Amino acid sequence: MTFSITRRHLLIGSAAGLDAIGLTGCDDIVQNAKIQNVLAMAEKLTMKSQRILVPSDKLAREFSEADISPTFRPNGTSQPDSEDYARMMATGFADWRLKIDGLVQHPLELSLADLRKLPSRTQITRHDCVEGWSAIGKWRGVPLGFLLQSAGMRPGARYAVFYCADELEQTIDGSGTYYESIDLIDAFHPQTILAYQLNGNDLEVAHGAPLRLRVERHLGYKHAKYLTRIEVKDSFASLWGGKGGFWEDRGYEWYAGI
Ligand SMILES: Nc1nc2c(c(=O)[nH]1)N[C@H]1C(S)=C(S)[C@@H](COP(=O)(O)O)O[C@H]1N2
Ligand SMILES: [Mo]
Repeated sequence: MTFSITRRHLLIGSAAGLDAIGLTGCDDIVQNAKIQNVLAMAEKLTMKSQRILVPSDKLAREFSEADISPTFRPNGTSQPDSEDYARMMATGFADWRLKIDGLVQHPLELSLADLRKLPSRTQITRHDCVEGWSAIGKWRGVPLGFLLQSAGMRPGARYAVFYCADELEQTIDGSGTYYESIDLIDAFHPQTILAYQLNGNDLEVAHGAPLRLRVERHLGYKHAKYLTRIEVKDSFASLWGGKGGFWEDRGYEWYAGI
């Protein structure tokens, strides 16, 4: 009960906030952000959550400008090797689009320019990789919750699945496609953003250009780079190895909470 009320206030609050800041250039998206959808989804979250409710909105620690690491090491793929990606890189990702589909009422297709016009959040956080290194960086991007709220959840929505443009070497079932998934509680967490900037600059290719996930309460491998599509699903069991992510299919935990 407590959770339900908190969640509703949070989501309604953010929808009202959109009007208040008088957004232009994304009216179609804003008009889709119907409070009814948000309430329906809040119910869903309340019913379906497997979590202990209280800590679900807890923020990851944020740091100051002075704490930013002088270098932020790239890891995993440093440049997807497909021809498609090379072509998009050559044109500054002008042709790149992010698709948001699946169990949504209004599928979205957004360019980088579209995303840059939307509300953004900037956060200085520490990235922790299981390989034993950390780095503090300043990320800027669009809150994922804003986009999902605009798309509107359909009944059964439980997970956001992130599709990436790269393949890593370790193949399973003949595929090395990178992908990830999080539940809707993490998807609507205020620090979960789709980042297009690191330390004030456009995201470099090594860090996931043009857009990567930041899901700050989780380990590094959850932060999918090179995003192409987000699919809202009721289950991820049918995808690749069935464990919800590239590294999860190779034995890592799906819930990689720090
Ligand atoms: N698409 C994609 N996303 C990815 C990876 C990858 O290889 N491909 N590596 C993951 C791992 S293990 C880490 S630690 C971080 C590294 O992010 P960085 O390259 O910006 O440091 O990205 C994560 N997201
Ligand atoms: Mo990592």
